Amino acid sequence: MNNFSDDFLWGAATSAYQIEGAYNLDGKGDSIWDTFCRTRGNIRDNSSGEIACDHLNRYKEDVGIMSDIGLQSYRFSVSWPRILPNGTGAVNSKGLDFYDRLIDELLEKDIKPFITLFHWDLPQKIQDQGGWLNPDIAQWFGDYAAILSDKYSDRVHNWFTINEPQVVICLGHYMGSKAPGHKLELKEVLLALHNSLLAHGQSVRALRSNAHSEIKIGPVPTGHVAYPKDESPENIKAAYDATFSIHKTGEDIHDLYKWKGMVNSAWNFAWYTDPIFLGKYPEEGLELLGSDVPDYTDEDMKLISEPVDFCGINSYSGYQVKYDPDNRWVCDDRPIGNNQTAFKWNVTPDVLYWGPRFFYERYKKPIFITENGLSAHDWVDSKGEVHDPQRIQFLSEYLKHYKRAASESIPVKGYFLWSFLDNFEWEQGYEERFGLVHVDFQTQKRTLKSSAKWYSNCIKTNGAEL
Ligand code: IFM
Repeated sequence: MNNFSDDFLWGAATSAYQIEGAYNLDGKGDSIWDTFCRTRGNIRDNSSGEIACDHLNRYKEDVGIMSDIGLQSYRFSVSWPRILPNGTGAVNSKGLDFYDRLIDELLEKDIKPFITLFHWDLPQKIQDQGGWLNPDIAQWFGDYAAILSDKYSDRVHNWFTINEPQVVICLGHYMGSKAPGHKLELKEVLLALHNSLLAHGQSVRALRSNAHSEIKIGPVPTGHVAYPKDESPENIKAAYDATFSIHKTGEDIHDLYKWKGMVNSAWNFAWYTDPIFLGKYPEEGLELLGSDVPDYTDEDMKLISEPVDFCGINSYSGYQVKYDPDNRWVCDDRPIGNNQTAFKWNVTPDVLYWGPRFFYERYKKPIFITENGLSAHDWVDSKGEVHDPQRIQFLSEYLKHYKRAASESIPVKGYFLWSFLDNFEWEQGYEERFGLVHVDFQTQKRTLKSSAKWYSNCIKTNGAEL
């Protein structure tokens, strides 16, 4: 097989806070991002998602554009405080109705909806009770998942739980750069992380037990995939080990990503995904983190490892490693002047082959790339067109590597490009454009970029033409 399988799904992704706007419409409660954006200085351009892409009012137009591009699937998140303004208790039926309409519109256009339960917009009322540090959050998250499953699972058959728990926990609670902007001690960070795993497990149970059709569920981790310097067995093993390793100082990664002081234990794959897929925290992490690891029971692990059907991977960038006799692996130096996106993220297309390969080897589950893409300097020219050759080149290169994974019988099931629209890029405000579709944030006018046209053709040929 030298192509993607016939049932491979081509799609794009977004998240509620980044596109919906309508931050207080029809009874929606505040999320921690509403609160975080109100503090001047937290967001680069002092903006917020209050209006964003006004998608809540323009969803029909947006689904029409998706259909014109030829998207076969669309991954969006539901805003927890739109459904439960207080995080728990009374349900806001108008909030539920919005997603009902969106789902129907997608199905009408033959686009498969994939729901993400949570993409960072925690209800402020939950944060007020401790947020991810409160052990009750698992039950609250399960209750929220049950409502969504009951309402939408007759039509939505694919679900993701928590988008990028690494970002929620590490950047939100350790680095403090994202809402709620906390800088906690490692012990508390690991507790928040454990609670997020319990919440994941509780939501898997709740989704299934309230489902009205057969549904499939998976987590959405993110991180930096290591890829080998060359394909010698020892370098491949070094890359696999690095991808799933947990190390305290991570000097090489610090140098590579300039995240000095970051403890890799809060930013890695295995500490989040081994418990889900293998039912245990990795030994290496347990040894390293010692008494900072929260107490947990066998019951916790049983809940966390509630069986799931696939694994999502949000993958943008990685790093090259080679075998090292003393440390198992060592990062190669990043070449000076290497390829980077507008956001200064390293362009490393190999991750779309090695990520799926390593994840499949370790967890034996089908894979979706749930996010991949780049921010570029895109603007509307005097003819009203947006030309983004870098995006086309980036997608073409990454997808060639993903196709290699498909051709080696790794069960890759779909690709969700990040993102469908230019949108609110968290603490970067509107200064990073990731969309296939340009949004003029003054007028809300949508303009297809050249990459959208390129992607249409890619979809039409099922990835034969990249
Ligand atoms: O915009 C984000 C998204 O919300 C989560 N993954 C990374 C994207 C780009 O930073």
